Amino acid sequence: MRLSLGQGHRLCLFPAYRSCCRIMSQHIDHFEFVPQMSAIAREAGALLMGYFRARVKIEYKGDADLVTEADRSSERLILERIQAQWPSHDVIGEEGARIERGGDYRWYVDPLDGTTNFAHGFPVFCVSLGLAFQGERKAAVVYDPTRDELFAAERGRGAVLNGERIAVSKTPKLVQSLVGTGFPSHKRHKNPNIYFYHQITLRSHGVRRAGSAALDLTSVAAGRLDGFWEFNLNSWDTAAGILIVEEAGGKVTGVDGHALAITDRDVVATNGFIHSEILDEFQEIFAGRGLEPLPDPREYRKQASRSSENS
Ligand code: 2AM
Ligand code: CA
Repeated sequence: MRLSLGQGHRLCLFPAYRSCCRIMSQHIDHFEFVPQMSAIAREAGALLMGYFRARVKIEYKGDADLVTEADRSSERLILERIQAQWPSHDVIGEEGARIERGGDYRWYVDPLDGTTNFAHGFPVFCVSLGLAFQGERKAAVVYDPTRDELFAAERGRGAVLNGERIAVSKTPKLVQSLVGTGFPSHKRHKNPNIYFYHQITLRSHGVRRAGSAALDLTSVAAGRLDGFWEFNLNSWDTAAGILIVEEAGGKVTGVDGHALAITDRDVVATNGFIHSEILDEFQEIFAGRGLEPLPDPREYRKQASRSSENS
């Protein structure tokens, strides 16, 4: 039971709940858009979980396969809610939603980030809602319905996970860092990331590739990863996650260190401490310098068979 003392202050009548109420009041009540955005993301997440639990077999052909249906009905729901609550706002969604009025506010909607995971029953996917004002990221929500984790942020007001403030890690060096990256599901032969994956694997504690750029970014924000990079992402993949990282104290730039416009496609997000080290590595890789050769699988095979003969 709580007594409201006005915006940002609530008194909890049960002592055991006092500290939790204080956290909630400090970090939730002062948000302007996040409460309504969170409700929409949770509703869309519940809808996705219904499809996910049904585990209908994946169909790769035809428009009405499970993934397409889940993607589209999530986007439809989100679009309806946005239009009902903010009828003057513009919207761009991964599944084709477009409302263009030339207004100040624009939503970037990914109704299901991690579609390939979702289709295979691998529980790493989310709903991502980013809101920009005059081209600047303003508010963000990323909801992971498999863990019931809701990440949120507003510019200048901090970042939270399920209502509690989050902060990036303090890992000082790349060599001590766990970092994430991703590969697109289409046109992979045009993506150079395998070189970066190899090099950074050799120079860090490890590289994870979970399959949802929005969740990778929230992992950086929550200090679960020390950094993340990916090439050729879309604005709906990154609009929310980038703001959440920044508001959690992290740094996000392009691969050569420039500030990211909302439409920029190549993203490096870190805890700030390892940022310049990663960017320096990237410059070396782009220049083709210091590339460690990939181990020759034929040599490995020969060595493996020699050592099994000796054992
Ligand atoms: P999706 O699951 O919504 O398609 C994979 O690390 C990330 O890249 C995911 O966020 C995924 O979003 C996105 N992605 C998938 N295919 C892509 C493509 N062809 N181009 C760019 N991004 C892609
Ligand atoms: Ca996506």
